[in-house]
Amino acid sequence: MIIKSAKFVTSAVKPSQYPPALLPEIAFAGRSNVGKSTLINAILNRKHLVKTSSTPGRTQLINFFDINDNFTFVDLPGYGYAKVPDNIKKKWGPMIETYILNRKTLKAILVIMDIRRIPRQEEINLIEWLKYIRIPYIPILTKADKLSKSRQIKQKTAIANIFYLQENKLILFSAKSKKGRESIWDAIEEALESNLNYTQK
Ligand SMILES: Nc1nc2c(ncn2[C@@H]2O[C@H](COP(=O)(O)OP(=O)(O)OP(=O)(O)O)[C@@H](O)[C@H]2O)c(=O)[nH]1
Ligand SMILES: [Mg+2]
Repeated sequence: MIIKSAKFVTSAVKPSQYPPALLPEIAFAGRSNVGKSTLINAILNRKHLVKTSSTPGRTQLINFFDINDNFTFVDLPGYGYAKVPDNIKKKWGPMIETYILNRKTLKAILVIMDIRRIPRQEEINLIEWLKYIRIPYIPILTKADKLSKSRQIKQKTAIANIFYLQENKLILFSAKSKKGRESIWDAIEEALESNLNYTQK
């Protein structure tokens, strides 16, 4: 994919604030601090388009980005970080669920996980729910640079088993080395080209 333009469009918390649903959309979901915003910048070859932070809970709104005037990337707030106050946490789940259930142009969700961690119930629930509502998902194991090659392979096998996935369905990624960037784009392009109305909305 050649990135000719990548522009912030708007932030939203509820459907009335979403931009018009005109272009196919790809969303990025995952636990807080897992590296969602960093991954978006890395695959777009932009350093600062999306704000990133070493403090979990940086992205608290649904952020829309226009890519090439052709499709939209959506950075979702991270879920499941223990230190986020309960009143904020309670808003996040419904905010993300409402987006996923209502966005007619949503083509796929990249579910970003930390390669070093065995997925918890939250990730398992998210993927089970996406399967149930028939939204295509692309599982990514990020921060691969934090593990040796042999540990990467072990974790990939362990995580694939948890989700009953074939290992080749899990994409390993590192924002540092950009390993996995091409595989991510292949998966995104496939999702963007699909004409199927998976969500039957
Ligand atoms: N070594 C390494 N660090 C990474 C990688 N991806 C992200 N990070 C670091 O992880 C931290 C969190 O990254 P973010 O992209 O802000 O995470 P996020 O998932 O958007 O977090 P929230 O917006 O809080 O949900 C930052 O300090 C990043 O530099 C990676 O592939 N390798
Ligand atoms: Mg973020």
